[in-house]
Amino acid sequence: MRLFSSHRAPNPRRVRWVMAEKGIEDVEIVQVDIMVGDHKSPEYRARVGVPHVPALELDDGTTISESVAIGRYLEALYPEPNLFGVDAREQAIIEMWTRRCEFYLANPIMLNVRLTHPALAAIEAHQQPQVADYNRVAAERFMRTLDRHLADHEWIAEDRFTIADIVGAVGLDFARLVKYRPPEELTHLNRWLDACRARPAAKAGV
Ligand SMILES: N[C@@H](CCC(=O)N[C@@H](CS)C(=O)NCC(=O)O)C(=O)O
Repeated sequence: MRLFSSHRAPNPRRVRWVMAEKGIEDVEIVQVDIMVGDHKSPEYRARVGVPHVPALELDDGTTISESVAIGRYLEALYPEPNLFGVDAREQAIIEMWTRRCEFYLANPIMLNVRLTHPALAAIEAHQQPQVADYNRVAAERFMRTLDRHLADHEWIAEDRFTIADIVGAVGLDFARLVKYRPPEELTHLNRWLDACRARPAAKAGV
């Protein structure tokens, strides 16, 4: 299998983090430079169908994009440690939190960074500070929700680390590009984020 990935991009990082948690080493990483438009080449589009990273190419030539779908596929091949839920209840709870983290945290942060960071003007033609700020405010609204939840939960979705934590932490880490840190008063959120960053997978530089 080959993973089409990009160094600093957050969505491929989710997949590399899943691989690191599971100790998956037999996936070749192919670097795609999205800053120069490698992902928009006719070859890449023909292979993946969309100009996005990550994408996982299987040995039979099938290509899967969408980071969470790729993670779910890898979980089926490498079940341990479980990141997506062991039964119907867990799977639903973990998916609920993963989607919340994606829609209300990672996506608004991603838009905030893309719409403000000077280097990202290369891939974001219409940078708009006002829209960026709207998205920061939206992300902070959900940060406060998460902070309340994490007051009595160690991890986001279950009593162990899951894909929901990966999506949330990768989203917040991406904000470091614009030197953003979650508000200090969100102590539970910051405690959880530090715990995510302290995991061996994260420290190994996924
Ligand atoms: N929902 C997709 C998002 C994929 C995506 O937007 N990837 C970004 C990098 S993090 C990308 O390829 N951007 C290229 C561009 O916008 O031109 C996923 O989770 O994989």
